[in-house]
Amino acid sequence: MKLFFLLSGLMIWLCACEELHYVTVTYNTSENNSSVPTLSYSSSTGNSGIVGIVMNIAPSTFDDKQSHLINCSSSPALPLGLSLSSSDCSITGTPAVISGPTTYTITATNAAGSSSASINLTTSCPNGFISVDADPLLGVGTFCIMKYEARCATSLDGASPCLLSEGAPDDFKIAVAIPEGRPWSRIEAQDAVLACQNLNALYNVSNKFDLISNTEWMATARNIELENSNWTDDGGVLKLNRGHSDNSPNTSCDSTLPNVETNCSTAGSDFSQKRTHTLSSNEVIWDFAGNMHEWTDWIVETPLNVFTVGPQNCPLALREIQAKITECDPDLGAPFPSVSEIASPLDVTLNSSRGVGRIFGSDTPGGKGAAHRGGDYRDTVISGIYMLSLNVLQTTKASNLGFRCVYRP
Ligand SMILES: [Ca+2]
Ligand SMILES: [Ca+2]
Repeated sequence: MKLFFLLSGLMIWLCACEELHYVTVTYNTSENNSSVPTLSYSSSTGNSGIVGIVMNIAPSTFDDKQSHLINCSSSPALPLGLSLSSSDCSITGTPAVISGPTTYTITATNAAGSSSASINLTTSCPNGFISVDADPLLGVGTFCIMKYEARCATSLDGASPCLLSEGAPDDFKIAVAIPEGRPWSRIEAQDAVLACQNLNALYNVSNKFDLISNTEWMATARNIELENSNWTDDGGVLKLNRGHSDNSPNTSCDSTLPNVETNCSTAGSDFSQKRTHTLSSNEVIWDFAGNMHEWTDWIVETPLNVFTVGPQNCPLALREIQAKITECDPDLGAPFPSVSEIASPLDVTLNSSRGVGRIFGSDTPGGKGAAHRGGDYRDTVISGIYMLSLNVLQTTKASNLGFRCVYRP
């Protein structure tokens, strides 16, 4: 930690860990300095918080000069969920919103006058997660999604990869969102759920981390669909990229350089193979289409092998999404909440020639019991942000089938 003192205004720069925080303390010189409160904050108590998780920041210096505070206030207002103690200007609470780095001026007032201190606060998604805006049509609030397909590591910071980045989670296999290494593979659906839910204990929260739901998949896909920057004009036809899906190389890849199949043998050569999409939050998500198939929570436990929600009649076939939806369930109002909302783009004219992927039905009536989405490295035109396969058992383990977690603040 380095400290630099600037005499004018007593500006203290604190460099801790990965982020630079600063605290500026000013005193209201129009009042009697000997009796107005003194107040300052340092980053040592943590200026970065995670939405949905308790924050507690006490001032590093506080003295009410034996004249109890009349008021402690912030300008601008603190992020929703955080509040100021009227006795010592501590900042406490559970942030309910994601808020970028913002400097707040905290003013403490006692009978003699007031003094102010600045503090820079950030509330964000957990490390490696990025925010997806709420989708009222789908009934989804703002949530956080892994920026990358889940990797397996032995600690939350992802510093050490698992010796074997596949199979069921255990105490030494933690799901992390990092660009390095191959995605976690050969994991069955319920173990993917477990790998995501295991993050709750590591963050000391309850029921916030989970495998992505199909509805959250749809909210993310539609968010991508609505972002103009994700589309390219191909001879007058707008197309979405469908990720690493050309079977070249015949494996999943890591994610360390944009559009390059780092650690694989070839570089992405055309727009269709671009691996990133941009969300309305301006965050970039990797491999949402292509690279690895990804489990969703669309898993049926009882009775086995029969979907109780979703497509009820999707015989084995690879079809354009709209054709398949009509075939799966001619009654588009049923069963939940409507088939189009669980599978299809907002623009219902989109098809695989436009890069959104296709639906792969099941050789078992009602599906085999689980669903994965997005397509994989060898799916070619099948791959895309809306690609859906129903032809998997929840116990399926495959080298091309991974997962992605979400965090619901
Ligand atoms: Ca490729
Ligand atoms: Ca993927």
